[in-house]
Amino acid sequence: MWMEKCKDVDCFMAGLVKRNPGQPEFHQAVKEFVATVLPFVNENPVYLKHQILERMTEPDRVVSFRVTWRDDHGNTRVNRAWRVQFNNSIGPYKGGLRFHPTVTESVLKFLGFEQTFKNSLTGLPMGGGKGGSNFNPKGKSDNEVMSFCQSMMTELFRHIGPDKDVPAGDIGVGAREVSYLFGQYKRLQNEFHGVLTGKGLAFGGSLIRTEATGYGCVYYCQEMLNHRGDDLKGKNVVISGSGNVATYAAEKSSQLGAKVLTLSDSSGFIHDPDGITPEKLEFVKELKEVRRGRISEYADKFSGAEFHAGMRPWSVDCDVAIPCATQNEINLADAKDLTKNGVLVVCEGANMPTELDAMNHLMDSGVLFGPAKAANAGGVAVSGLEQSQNALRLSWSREEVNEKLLTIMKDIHAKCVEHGSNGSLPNDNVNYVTGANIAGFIKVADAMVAYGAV
Ligand code: NDP
Ligand code: 2IT
Repeated sequence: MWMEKCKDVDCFMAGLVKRNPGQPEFHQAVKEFVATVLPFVNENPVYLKHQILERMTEPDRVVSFRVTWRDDHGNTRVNRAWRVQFNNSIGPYKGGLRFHPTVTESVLKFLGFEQTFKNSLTGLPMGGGKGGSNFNPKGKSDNEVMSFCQSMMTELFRHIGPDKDVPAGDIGVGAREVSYLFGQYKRLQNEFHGVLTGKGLAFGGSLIRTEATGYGCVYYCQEMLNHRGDDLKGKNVVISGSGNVATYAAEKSSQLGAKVLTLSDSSGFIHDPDGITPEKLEFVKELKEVRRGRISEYADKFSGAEFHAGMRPWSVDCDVAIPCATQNEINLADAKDLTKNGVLVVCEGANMPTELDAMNHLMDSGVLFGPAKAANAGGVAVSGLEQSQNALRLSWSREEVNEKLLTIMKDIHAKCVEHGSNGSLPNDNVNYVTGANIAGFIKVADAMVAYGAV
């Protein structure tokens, strides 16, 4: 007889919290996962016997290091950076780098943990990892960002590689940062290969990678609606954020016939009752990607639009809400505003944007809820396709990559339906949270069982 294991969530979480003190974001991500997967594990003693949940919630390793760099005034500056290599059971570690002052080990552990199951859902051979730094790129010159990226890569390069760990972008890390990081890697390693994704098209990047997370999220949302005999056409969509994911979620929503009403940044949100059209989005892209300005400028530019300082957009009447900024940006009060206004779908573009009680409120109220692991997997999926193209030394066309992205998002939706149709929710809704967690879990767990005690 094997050792007795925790068979309920409270028992499991008590141990996890004790082993990982002061890491609330990591606790939150694990709790949501274990609440849905533990009953499944209890029905499959092989996973209990092999301590799969205990092993899966402990990262393979966490590398933490100092990054010293020079600002434009000649001052020496110091930041902390990490790479969390969470789980490489089904492929090399894969996941983004985040540069934001709120980055901590807890935030990167929650992101690396979720990434493991998201990557599994894509069907591609990618393990889970995440990294980043508390460096704040806001207000820094290109030269300062380059200095930081080169210094960061001078340590990071020894921990990564195309068959080991393949970073990419996330909050605060876009085309500019990936380029500086790749340039320094190439120089240190004297090798040119797909060690990072989200690269420029001139040096191994994939078409559609820039658009992939936002487009994929909207494809997933469309699938959820189609499954209920509905679609996005004519729907009012509220989006938070105005970065990479938000911009392309807005573009695809609009292309599919929806009206996008809002975008936001950390200063507030803009509401455009006439709709944020693809033409208006060109202004947003230039504002955010080139000038690195604030979204409030949108309201100065387009008449009829209003800026609401210091607020989030969830009280605006809508059919579909797509949070695309950051974690915990929808709390219970926001969720109640959404349901009061009759929201039909909440589809997570950001990672863990919805607090646990808010998520439960939405699902219990009959709202279709698309969890991040499934809904925002399009970005990393196209990163996986970028790795494939790099390995093959060729480039696929825009149409080919977009078609593959759409197929992957449909497959992920189908897996969630397969494992989440348990009749537990009102309107006979699919429990996409349970579906995504169990479908993502099985592939990783089966690989771990096959490897034995490693
Ligand atoms: P960007 O840096 O391009 O944009 C982030 C946006 O969110 C900005 O508008 C930013 O506003 C806002 N934001 C960030 N932090 C906060 C905060 N603490 N409070 C309020 N607003 C905030 O990042 P991405 O678009 O790439 O990422 C957005 C989300 O999507 C993240 O959760 C990320 O993990 C997730 N994601 C990204 C993927 C990708 O491929 N890029 C893939 C899958 C998920 P401001 O400029 O004022 O800071
Ligand atoms: O959260 C995510 O999936 C990402 N930031 C993208 C990761 C990647 O490797 O493309």
